Amino acid sequence: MDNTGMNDAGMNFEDMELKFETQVVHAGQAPDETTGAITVPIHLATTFVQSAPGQTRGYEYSRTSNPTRASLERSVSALESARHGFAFASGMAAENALLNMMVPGDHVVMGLDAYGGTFRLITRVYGERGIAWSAVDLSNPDSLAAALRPETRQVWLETPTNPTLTVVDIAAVADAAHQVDAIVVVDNTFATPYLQNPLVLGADAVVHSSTKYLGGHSDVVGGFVAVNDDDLAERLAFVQNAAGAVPSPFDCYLLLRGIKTLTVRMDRHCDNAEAVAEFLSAHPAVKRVCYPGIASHLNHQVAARQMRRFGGMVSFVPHGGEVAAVATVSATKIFQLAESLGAVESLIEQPATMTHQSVAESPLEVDPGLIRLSVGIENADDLKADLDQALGQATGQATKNREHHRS
Ligand code: P1T
Repeated sequence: MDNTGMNDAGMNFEDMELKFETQVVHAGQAPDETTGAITVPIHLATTFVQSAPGQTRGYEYSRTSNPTRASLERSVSALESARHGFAFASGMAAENALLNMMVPGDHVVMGLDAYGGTFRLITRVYGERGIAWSAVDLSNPDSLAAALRPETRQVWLETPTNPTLTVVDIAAVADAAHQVDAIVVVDNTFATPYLQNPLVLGADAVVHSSTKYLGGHSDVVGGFVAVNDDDLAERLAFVQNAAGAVPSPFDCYLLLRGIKTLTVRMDRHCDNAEAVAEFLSAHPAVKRVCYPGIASHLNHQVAARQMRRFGGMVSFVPHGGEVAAVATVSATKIFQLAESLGAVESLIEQPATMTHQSVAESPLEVDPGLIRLSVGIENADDLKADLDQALGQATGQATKNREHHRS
């Protein structure tokens, strides 16, 4: 591993084609060469001794590169089938490293649905410095074609999107963007590399808020960028070191620990989300459910083609609009009312007033009646019962089952 994040899987399995479930446990996480420790050591050292100026054993200063961070970078790069990977102190810092490559006069295209912080970074930080932006429906090829310009440098997409869970065809966007030599950046936070590999589908860069499913336990904030192109990697290595938004070795350790259980957690998240989405779809108090796994979802076919499963996020709109939504999110007992997502415990929130406040009165504005669920790994029947009692309190409409329990 050099400080361009070159991917070396760090294992003695060169002659084996490892399946994803094996990679999450082992890639980048080989036993420590000096001690045989089975888990990656937390290297707290800020600096590394040199035998003569410039004569290092691979590391010189921990902002530039650190052995625990290098393990994390090898791990996530392997999972994303990427040649290079860079860990950052947050998802926003990771996004910033890519957007930082643009200069005034450049143009960026983003989707009509995205994390509020991404919209804020593109429009308020970069937009106000002379970088033009357009927000369009990326699931519609005509809208994308109309938005692309000769000066478009980057096309940013989330799929599934935050918070309406729209699915975008990554390969189709990559084909169109490459015609004007723009790079395609896919925020893979919701899907994780277990469910979807954007680089394999033609994207140029993958970003993660590793705060979410990669960490998985609501105890670490982090970000990641994975790429294949050597020039892009060199530029990212430069920004990572020069701007210095790197994660601590302890944060890297927590992420490495979380990644080992990524597949078992994701399978349970998906099982529970499917059960919750089906339950809500049949619920009398619910007007609309957004989950890519439902056959009636607008982009279900694309999701079935490009994803292994449909993820752990479910959004829905109850009858009764914003008032009912606020009452519902305030009445759940297992689903905790909080921002963030992707951890073992179930969370519920109202995006319009919480995670997506910064898109108010913009083309990305979110329906205040929309509720977003991050479905955890608890028992699915308990989760359904919790939503049922909350919807019952909020709207006066519970399922027949619940009426039955009451009588
Ligand atoms: O919070 P941070 O690690 O900086 O990541 C930002 C980010 C980037 N991309 C997506 C798709 C995200 O969802 C996020 C953060 N999102 C939340 C905190 C949230 O509750 O939606």
